Amino acid sequence: MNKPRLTYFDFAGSRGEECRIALHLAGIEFDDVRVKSADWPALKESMPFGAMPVLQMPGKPALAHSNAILVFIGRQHGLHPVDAFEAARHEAMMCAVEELRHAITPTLRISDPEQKRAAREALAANELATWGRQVERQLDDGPFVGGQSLQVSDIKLYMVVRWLTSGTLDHVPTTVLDHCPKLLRLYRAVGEHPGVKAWLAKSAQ
Ligand SMILES: N[C@@H](CCC(=O)N[C@@H](CS)C(=O)NCC(=O)O)C(=O)O
Repeated sequence: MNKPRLTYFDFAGSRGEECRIALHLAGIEFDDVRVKSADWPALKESMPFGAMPVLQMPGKPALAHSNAILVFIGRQHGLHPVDAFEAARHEAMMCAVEELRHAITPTLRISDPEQKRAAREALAANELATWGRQVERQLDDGPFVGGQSLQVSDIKLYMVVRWLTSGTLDHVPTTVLDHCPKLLRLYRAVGEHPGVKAWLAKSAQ
């Protein structure tokens, strides 16, 4: 292996896609390994923590957990704050995205339609609404978390806002974050970033 390798499921979303975008913005040429769901059970045990994404750098052990991967890339390529406190503040935002995803995940496994509706409506009214408010009050003039320059924390927020407002989560209205204008402005700014746009056009093909 002579270049970095990012391994994730074969779709252009979530934790894997945010790492791919960061690698792309960093200008790192990488092997974009996309695992089919059917092949995952056989691979799971070989991953450091039994999950993906996983980044492999030449000569180093595999690195798991999207936030660790993002911070690693960000620190080396000007996509994460140099100031320790500011960096920690960005990392707290990234942790909050992970916590939110963990709150949503159990609802993905509900098969009964009425139970699913109830769980998703409660999620939208409670956890999602609260999370949005909490993030919103930590955003400033923006458009990004740190002001004018896009960082890995912005990519992470972008990816989760895209999911929540896409209408793909049944019973979660696309307006669920309408009470968070700064967060929606950040989402638009990331989506309009030329490097992000270029990657998304390529990744979705
Ligand atoms: N905290 C981890 C969570 C990783 C995770 O749960 N990944 C999911 C895909 S987004 C996964 O690998 N699911 C398959 C499984 O756990 O078997 C991270 O941020 O990377």
